[in-house]
Amino acid sequence: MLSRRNFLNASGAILGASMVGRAEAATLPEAPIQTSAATQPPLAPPDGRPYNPVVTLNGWTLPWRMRDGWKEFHLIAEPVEREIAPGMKAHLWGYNGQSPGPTIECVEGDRVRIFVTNKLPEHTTIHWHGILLPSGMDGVGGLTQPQIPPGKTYVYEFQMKKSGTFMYHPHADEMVQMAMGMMGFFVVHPRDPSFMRVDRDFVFIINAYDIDPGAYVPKVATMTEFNLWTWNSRAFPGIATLPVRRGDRVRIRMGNLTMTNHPIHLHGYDFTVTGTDGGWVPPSARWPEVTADIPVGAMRAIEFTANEPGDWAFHCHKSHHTMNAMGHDVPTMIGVDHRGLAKRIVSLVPDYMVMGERGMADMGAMEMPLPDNTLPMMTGKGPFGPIEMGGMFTVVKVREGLARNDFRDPGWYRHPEGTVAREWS
Ligand SMILES: [Cu+2]
Repeated sequence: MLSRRNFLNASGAILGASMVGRAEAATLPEAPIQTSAATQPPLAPPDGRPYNPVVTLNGWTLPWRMRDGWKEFHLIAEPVEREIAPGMKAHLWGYNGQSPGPTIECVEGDRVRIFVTNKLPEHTTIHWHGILLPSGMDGVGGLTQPQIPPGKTYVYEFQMKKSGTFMYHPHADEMVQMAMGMMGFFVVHPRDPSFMRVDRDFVFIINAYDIDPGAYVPKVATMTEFNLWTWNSRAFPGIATLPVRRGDRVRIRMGNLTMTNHPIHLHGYDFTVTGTDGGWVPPSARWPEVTADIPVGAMRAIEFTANEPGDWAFHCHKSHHTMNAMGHDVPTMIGVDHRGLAKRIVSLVPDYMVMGERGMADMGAMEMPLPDNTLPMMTGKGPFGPIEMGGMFTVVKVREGLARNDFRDPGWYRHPEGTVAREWS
């Protein structure tokens, strides 16, 4: 991780004492940046009240400094480059080097001070979705504060009244700034670490983009016809897997900042919804599910005990959301015998391909010519062949004996003898 202040100090050391002095005198806390899209290890709290940190899929947690009893964070709103999956990068707007921005973690009762520096070409604000705070800290440009002009730093201060799972995003030119990827998670841990305790606590934001094949910048006026369905601005096979130790109590917190609902389905388990962005769900009000529908502008936290080892698919149940760009404009050809026609077309277009008349599974294996910076419509290879997925798909990998803090992908599951579906003979 790079730190702008450390960088300044480093160059200051070369340039002389005056530079160091100026950096030391700065009242702003350092603003670390992250350039990698890899899942970073959970950030164990170095000070303040103890808690069990979350793991942000393909993301990271923002470090802070303690100052006079305040937890101080520094967010920088800025253009960023994000790898959506290997083979495709997007030019987005985000915070501290990435989209989504870093997860902010603190504890119920904490007083937080968040500095927001605007390095975008237009004004912005930050709204703290779901957090109970003074009206003037709510971040609605024009309504509760002036917009933050480019080049300026504003400061937000509030005390965390309750624990829970919240989000942050601009409330300024919102259609554009959210379509460009400006959003992040805000987790407030309970003051009592034994309350709602889990062993593994994952978070990600459900987001979506409309990026033409070959292009880098999202189309910001798109209302519903998005073509890249992402978790934390990553599409399968770019979404990290969720490694879990057998027997762990697992929580997955998912916030939906797209323009449609997402029924998120987990294989192999039933689970309960234990929290929304409104708070924790009392045990008497929970019921079992295998799919949690996440409404627009909402968060759902699901929990289960991982007692069944295996590779368990975890995905949005809208099948078009487990597909990448290119998959949304193709005609249905099932049952159409267009071989005769194809022969005539090939005389005009030599590399014309007949496809789709038996379904589209062939495309999972086919190496189609694609424009640069474009993901295949369905892709990914598993131990038994092509997985034929894209978009909002990953795998929960439950294994015996993983170390407590080990979040590395453990590879494919080795099925016990005689437990895999097989050809009848
Ligand atoms: Cu979906």
